[in-house]
Amino acid sequence: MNLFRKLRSGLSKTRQKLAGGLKAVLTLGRSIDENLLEELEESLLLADVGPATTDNLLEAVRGSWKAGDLKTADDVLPFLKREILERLTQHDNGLAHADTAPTVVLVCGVNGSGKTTSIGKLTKWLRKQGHTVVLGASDTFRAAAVEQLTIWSERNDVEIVKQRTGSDPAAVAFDAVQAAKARERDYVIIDTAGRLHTQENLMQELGKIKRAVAKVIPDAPHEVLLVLDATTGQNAVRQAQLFHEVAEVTGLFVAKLDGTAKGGAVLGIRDAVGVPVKFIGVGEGIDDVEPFDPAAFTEALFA
Ligand SMILES: Nc1nc2c(ncn2[C@@H]2O[C@H](COP(=O)(O)OP(=O)(O)OP(=O)(O)O)[C@@H](O)[C@H]2O)c(=O)[nH]1
Ligand SMILES: [Mg+2]
Repeated sequence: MNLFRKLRSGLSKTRQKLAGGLKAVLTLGRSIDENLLEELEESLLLADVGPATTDNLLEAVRGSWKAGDLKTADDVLPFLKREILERLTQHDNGLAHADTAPTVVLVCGVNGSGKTTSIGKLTKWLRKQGHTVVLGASDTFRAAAVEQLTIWSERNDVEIVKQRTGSDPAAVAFDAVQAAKARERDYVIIDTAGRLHTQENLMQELGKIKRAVAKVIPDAPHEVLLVLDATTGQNAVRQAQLFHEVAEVTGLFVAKLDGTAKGGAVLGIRDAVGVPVKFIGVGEGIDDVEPFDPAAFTEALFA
């Protein structure tokens, strides 16, 4: 499947909810009035777009309507599409790339958000770009975690640095970065255990992992990727804000967009969190990952 078709099919539930809801309000030839604006607001909120972004989009519609640029409901959908694209467009959505290899990517997030799977996919994506990768198994907490990451390393034919369950995650990360540096690999991706922003000890542990990799490479980690579960909609946005406050996240990986109608949450996430979306996950398979492309995303939402 080509990239756009995969994206389009991955977003089908969200598209039904968002574009379907908007189209139901914006019937052919309907005139614009306060009732229509109210229904528009309701359908954006129902599609998990979130109050701030919904308000913001509605004000734009109202303004253009008052200015006479939008005449009937037919004009509103193309206008919204342009406005959404404008809000999604960001210029810092590429994965970090260190001047001197390896680039260290630390992956974190709450339990079950999709971290390990997303690492498997990201590794495949990096390999396709011709990069070499080492994985670091710093989720030493959950019994099967090391094994799960080992399977992804085998599928991708890349090296993995691991120790047994219960060992120090910071020590594993240190070893992984050191190995990647010694072997001159391009990327080292470190898996971590699931944690909530409220779990102080676990958040401190994340800090310890960061300090451990910085002992090998002073400006590492170059990327702190927070993996979010898109099926939780606006909760994922809130969670990202809270996580970012304690963990200094540099990029978002929005996983599980395929399984949900709540993908509208992505529209406001950049503004709400202050961190760009860098990748999206649209399935459980190794190829179900895409760098976040605002134009393709907007097109797939409405196509
Ligand atoms: N449909 C779908 N499922 C996904 C996606 N990404 C991950 N999953 C599934 O989500 C579940 C949890 O994924 P994991 O990668 O184990 O999540 P994790 O964050 O590493 O979990 P912990 O290590 O336990 O915190 C698995 O069943 C994955 O197959 C995605 O993009 N789409
Ligand atoms: Mg995991």
